[in-house]
Amino acid sequence: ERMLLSYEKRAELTSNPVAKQLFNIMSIKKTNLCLSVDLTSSIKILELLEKVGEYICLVKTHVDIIEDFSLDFITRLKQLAQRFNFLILEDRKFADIGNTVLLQYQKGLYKISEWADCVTSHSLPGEGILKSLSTPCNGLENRGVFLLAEMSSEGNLISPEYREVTVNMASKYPNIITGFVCQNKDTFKDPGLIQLTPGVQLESAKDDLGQVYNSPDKVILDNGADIIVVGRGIIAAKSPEAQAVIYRDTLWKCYLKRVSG
Ligand code: 5FU
Repeated sequence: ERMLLSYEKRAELTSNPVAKQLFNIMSIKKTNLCLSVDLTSSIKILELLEKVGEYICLVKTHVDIIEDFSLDFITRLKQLAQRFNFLILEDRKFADIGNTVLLQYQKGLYKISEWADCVTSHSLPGEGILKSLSTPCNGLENRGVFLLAEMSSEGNLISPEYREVTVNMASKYPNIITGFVCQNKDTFKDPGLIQLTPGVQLESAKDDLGQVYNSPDKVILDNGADIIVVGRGIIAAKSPEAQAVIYRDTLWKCYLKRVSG
């Protein structure tokens, strides 16, 4: 059962290089916290990461909300990722035909494929989307995809059947699948894949626009989360740095409890 295996052991069971890197970073840094830096100023994002970089294994971006985006921002972001040893996930949620997704991934202002270690994608359009995301881009090999098998928001339209065919679709592309964005432990079994779970906060149970929050205990011990995405729980706190430490400690304790049986 993947729930009981350590991240260290699971690193050896991966097919995707980004999954391997993430399991290793988590073991070494002792953190399973992914910070969702949903800020619209690149300066603010960089300032925040200076402070919390050491507490996270992954940073999740929505690059299209940044108002002063530049390639210099990307250079600095990558420097921070190197310095603090975390990876970068662009939460683009691709959802179009393969050809368009390939253009959105490689071209435009953001050139996501050149800097994001991994991206998120919907399975809705069919497996062409995974074919396009596995197109080798300019010798860049260590790339991964988190496929959305479930969402955290109230009333979302994903059914159990959709979830199941999504996981089956992913099994045909083991080289690029890092894991699933999902909420439940029975979504998939493969211990070499990562369960990325958003919708986690210590303070509130929901927001005003449909987001649903669970506690660290619930998502890790009951629901099988491996990497936990926290956004406003940290970035909207009075001291994001102090709050990041609290989340890091709380989430890691839950993981230790889980693997100790
Ligand atoms: F796929 C998903 C999902 O099901 N729920 C989410 O909340 C992605 N997210 C993202 O995680 C969302 O786009 C935000 O960037 C982040 C959660 O932020 P919060 O501030 O912790 O609610």
